Amino acid sequence: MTRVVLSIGSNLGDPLANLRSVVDALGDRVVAVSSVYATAPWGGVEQQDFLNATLIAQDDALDCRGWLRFGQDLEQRADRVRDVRWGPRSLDVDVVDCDGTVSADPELTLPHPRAHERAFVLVPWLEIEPDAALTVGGAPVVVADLLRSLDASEVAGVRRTDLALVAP
Ligand code: PH2
Ligand code: MG
Ligand code: MG
Repeated sequence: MTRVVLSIGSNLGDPLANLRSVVDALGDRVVAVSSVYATAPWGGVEQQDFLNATLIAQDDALDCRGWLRFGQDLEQRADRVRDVRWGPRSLDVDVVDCDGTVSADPELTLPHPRAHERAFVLVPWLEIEPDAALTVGGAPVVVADLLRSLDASEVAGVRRTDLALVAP
């Protein structure tokens, strides 16, 4: 059994529908779903704001690579085109953490190598798991502390919306 933390994002097409497609595909494997956040683009490419959310899911049958393929399959179904690094996309599904696995495999580096510096990942994650921790530089760091070490402007760019991925 694996428990994963997934970060999902979209700023092309119908971003809310694209994010919902992930929750729908997970079905009863969903453990927790954050609010939807409108977020300033990270990474220096000028583009539209994103919608982002963080999910926790669990599946008896999927290993970490299985989760990677799960995300890639959904990205393809959302007509994701790979072009500009950190540029606009219809759907991005990133495995942030998979059972605490630490791996330098270039195909699936775990935990996600940039999650600790992205407020659009950490803010929604903290919402659904207040005592979450992430391995950074080989040591576990609580997500709340990671967030405190980010620039206030980064955190201010992550705004909770009233949009929902699941019916209340
Ligand atoms: N994804 C990117 C690049 N920049 N910025 C925000 N706010 N949210 C994203 O999901 C995002 C981004 C490409 O993976
Ligand atoms: Mg990404
Ligand atoms: Mg990705």
